[in-house]
Amino acid sequence: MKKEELISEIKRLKKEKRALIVAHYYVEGEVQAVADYVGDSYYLSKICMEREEPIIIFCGVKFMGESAKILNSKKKIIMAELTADCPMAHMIDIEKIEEVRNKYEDLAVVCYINSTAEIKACADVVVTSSNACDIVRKLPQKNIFFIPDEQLGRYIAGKVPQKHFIFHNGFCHVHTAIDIERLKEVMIMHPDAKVLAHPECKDEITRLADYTGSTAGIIDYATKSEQQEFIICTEIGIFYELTRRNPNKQFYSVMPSQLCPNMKRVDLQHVYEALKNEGQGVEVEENIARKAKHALSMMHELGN
Ligand code: CIZ
Ligand code: SF4
Repeated sequence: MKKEELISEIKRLKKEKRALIVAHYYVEGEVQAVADYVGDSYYLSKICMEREEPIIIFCGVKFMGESAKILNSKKKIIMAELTADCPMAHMIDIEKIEEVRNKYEDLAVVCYINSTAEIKACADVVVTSSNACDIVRKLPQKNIFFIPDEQLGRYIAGKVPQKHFIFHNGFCHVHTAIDIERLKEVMIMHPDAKVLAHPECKDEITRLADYTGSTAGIIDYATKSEQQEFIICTEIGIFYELTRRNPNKQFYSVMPSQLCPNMKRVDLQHVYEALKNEGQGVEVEENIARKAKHALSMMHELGN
């Protein structure tokens, strides 16, 4: 099918089946363009709870679809592309969490949303990069075991010095590959540009940045800013929304590797097939879902 045909079929099927399409900022622009809602994982998990549609097509990676399913057990959540997964989500295991729990009293296990349902089930609270600082500040516990992303953990620790942090060594290969020397070169090429970075980047990058925050935070900053040029240190899927909202501003990437191969697996053909065939929905084992739901609901409670 030609692209135009695919797009009109997606629109037709969506209406016919009363389905909702949600997409993360990191998927291809043409996929974001057919979605009803585009956002970060916190926003999308909220949308999935608020909307009535019984079928949701999720354009993103597995942990996002799992979170949506856990919060909406009655709805059918279908991943547009089943194999799209985030390596960081698998960088910690349950044994490690138990080891730290046994070692510290007065401990909260704070789990970045980029993790599997099994791991969320062992956590006290889930966070995203848009609400992590606020939530950690509100926790009664003194000790915080932040999993799985070390960079985000260290970034939050800098903002919430009253807590004692224990870090894990998880990382995002896309964000940590953004190179400081290359960033400095791009800054010289565009001396008026503001540097906007995601906290999954190395701290040498976030230290240089004018603003560090989630994808939603980066888009908001660039949109409200008087500045005309920005150097963007996160996945390049975000350029679609940045330029859609700010057609007259200039956005520069740092390097060609700012591309998440898993997010980029989702294409229009996959969205069409997911809608047409309503393939297997996301399933999370009941016991895991119940515990993970508690940690996700804590996020919604404390994040508001
Ligand atoms: O929380 C998300 O959606 C991710 C993975 C990135 C971000 O900062 O929005
Ligand atoms: Fe995972 Fe990094 Fe891809 Fe986000 S950009 S889904 S953290 S690998």
